[in-house]
Amino acid sequence: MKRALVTGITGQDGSYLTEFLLAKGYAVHGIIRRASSFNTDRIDHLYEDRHKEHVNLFLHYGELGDATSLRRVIETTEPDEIYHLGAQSHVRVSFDQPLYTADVDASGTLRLLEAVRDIDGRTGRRTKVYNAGSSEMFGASAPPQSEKTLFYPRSPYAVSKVAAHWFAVNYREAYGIPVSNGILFNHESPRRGETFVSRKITRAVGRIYLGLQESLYLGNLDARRDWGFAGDYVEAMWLMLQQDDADDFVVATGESYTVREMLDVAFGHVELDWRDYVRFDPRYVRPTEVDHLCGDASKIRRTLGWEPRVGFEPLVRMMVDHDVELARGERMLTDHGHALAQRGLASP
Ligand code: NAP
Ligand code: G4F
Repeated sequence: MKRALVTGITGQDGSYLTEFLLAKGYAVHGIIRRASSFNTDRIDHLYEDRHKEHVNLFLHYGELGDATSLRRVIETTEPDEIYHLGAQSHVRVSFDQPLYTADVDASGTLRLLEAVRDIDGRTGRRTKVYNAGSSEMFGASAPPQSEKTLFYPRSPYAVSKVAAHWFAVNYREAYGIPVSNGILFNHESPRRGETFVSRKITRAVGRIYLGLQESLYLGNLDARRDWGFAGDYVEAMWLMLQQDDADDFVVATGESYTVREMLDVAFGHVELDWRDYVRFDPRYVRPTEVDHLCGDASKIRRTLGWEPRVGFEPLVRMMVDHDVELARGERMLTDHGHALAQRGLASP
């Protein structure tokens, strides 16, 4: 049985990747952060009581800022493959917390690679590593962007990801660590964090449709992104680590749409006109924006046979359907609360 270690297992991609690896028969170890409230919602459906027999998912406390915890988890779990997904992944937030973002996203990757370098050097193991790079690294470079396109990062997040990318390349060349960089364009799902624009929009559509919200505040509607489905993209990560030789790959659909076009599809799916609800809030505008990302994924299509399965419109409709159901649940609770309050039964 192969063993995988996943940093960022509680995130959107971590949850889809864990499902994918468990279905392939892997034992999956994940690093989670200690938090004062539960942060494992996205993987709770996969987690079983570890006292039972045949448990294949194991969680370990750790933190990308804490090199000791990373080393300890790698030493005790002896993974064949490490999927390094953990990051402060929000571009807008990286302008507010640039040092923290650089520490987690750039130095955190270096801490992980250092641990692999030492442990593999001592034990003779050859641990394969996937590093979660981003199309944000291309920033101001014109589309279509491929593995050959110049990096021109436009945020502390993107600069940190560029540093992580080059740390990975350097550790591959200097120490022979088989680390592959995925350069993934935006990928979304019903599990997407609620402050990223796609999910912010589809959550709002559900709540507006069910009468729970009146308006939606957004920033720049003209930015174009190449949006795919996260479930498709985790397969690309796995394919990269099944090769004998590590390499770098762009993962994208090759089509791009504006935020405005996403609003058309999302609100249109429930027959609403977004212009009646969307308002501008300058707080969501970034000091430096990335105007247009559209990937050329011909290398991974040709060499690893990877193809995206879910297109833009079905993706947005899938997310709206999910979020309408979520809002229906909220609506029921609200109505039930009102009914109890009217009967004087609600708790203070
Ligand atoms: P996400 O939903 O924001 O998940 C990030 C994960 O990293 C969470 O599990 C989070 O833990 C963990 N994390 C954050 N800070 C950490 C720290 N200091 N120590 C340990 N773990 C930490 O991100 P995602 O969308 O799944 O993306 C996965 C990776 O791909 C990230 O590296 C992201 O930058 C990159 N990426 C994403 C996209 C995309 O469109 N989704 C595109 C290109 C690249 P908590 O749950 O405790 O917060
Ligand atoms: O959904 P976003 O926050 O994603 P962004 O910045 O493209 O970053 C995501 O994709 C990257 C891959 O290219 C990942 F590396 C990164 O970790 C993350 O997953 O914003 C998309 C666009 C931006 O142009 C933004 O300015 O939407 C625009 N936007 C307009 N109004 C907004 C909003 N973005 C957010 N988050 N919130 C708004 O209200």
